[in-house]
Amino acid sequence: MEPMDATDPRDPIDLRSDTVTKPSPAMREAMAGAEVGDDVYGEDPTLNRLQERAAELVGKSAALFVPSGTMANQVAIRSWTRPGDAILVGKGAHVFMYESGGAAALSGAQPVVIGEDGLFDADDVREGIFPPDDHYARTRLVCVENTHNGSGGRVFPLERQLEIAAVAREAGLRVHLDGARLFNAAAATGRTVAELAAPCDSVSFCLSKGLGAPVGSLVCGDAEFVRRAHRYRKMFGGGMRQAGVLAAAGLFALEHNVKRLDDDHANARRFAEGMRQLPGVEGVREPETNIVLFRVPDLVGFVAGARARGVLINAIGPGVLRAVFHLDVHREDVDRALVVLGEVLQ
Ligand code: TLP
Repeated sequence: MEPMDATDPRDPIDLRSDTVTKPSPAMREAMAGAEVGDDVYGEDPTLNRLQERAAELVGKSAALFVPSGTMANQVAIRSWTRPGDAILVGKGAHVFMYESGGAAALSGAQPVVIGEDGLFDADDVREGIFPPDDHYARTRLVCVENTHNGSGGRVFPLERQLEIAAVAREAGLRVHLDGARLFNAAAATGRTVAELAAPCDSVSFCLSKGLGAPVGSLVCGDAEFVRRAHRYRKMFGGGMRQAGVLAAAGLFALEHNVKRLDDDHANARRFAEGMRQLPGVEGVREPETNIVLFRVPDLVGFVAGARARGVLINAIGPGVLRAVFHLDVHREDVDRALVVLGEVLQ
């Protein structure tokens, strides 16, 4: 049984990211008991099971386990492009902002930022595609992010994804979905991850965020795409050996930690509601999933004051703070965090 009690009041409340979750005792038990083999030989039965399960869940024919969401995105970009190609990305996209310039360094891809807020539409794609003239890079790929981290975990509407995919297909482009938090998008919309991934040629999702596994992401698509991704995973140093211990955590996460994402969304809404009442707090939008963005007058002082009182929060952009809700933050912690942050703002 998973322990359901609140965090020890002496533990810090860590709202920096949903990446900070620690494997539960039951997840650790599953990891310890995993049957393993050498995955570079394709012989890890637990990992093979995870890949099959992931492909089935997202409705693609194949899936590949990689150590991180960053590697999942980067092998996808490398698999769909050649050096000198252009890729269309939304404002604040993780693949553009937070992957150490990987698209340029590893794929020689030239990102073109489209749209205003990360949730771009079909017209933005149409306008972003370079003409087929040899002055221009060849536009090859559109990257969609769902949920969109930089704008506060917003859901990329499925209708838009469908329209984008239609424009992309007409222009001979592929669509990659950075679904690091795709299960949060599914929980928020009541749709399945397969429905949300259907318009896209490839999709990545992370086990190591809201799903609570310590390591791992999947990148999924058709068999030919995954064959190429497999090669680039090796090239990028992501070929692992007895990775079944990690895959066991992933399988456990998919079985036990998906339904509870609604709790994180409820906690995010509770936090947003509380923050709106505090003096000096601005820009609190109603959260769609597990992320709340806000502004305060003295960001540096606020972060330091909160940390000194046991609440950890990060900035994600100039003047913008981000609080992220996950399985190690209980409802009592939300209330305790609100009291502490209220004191810091006094
Ligand atoms: N995002 C991290 C930071 O890098 C910002 C976080 O704390 O949210 N896609 C999206 C949309 C992401 O938010 C992240 C992680 C990734 C990909 C990369 O995943 P990892 O950290 O596993 O490489």
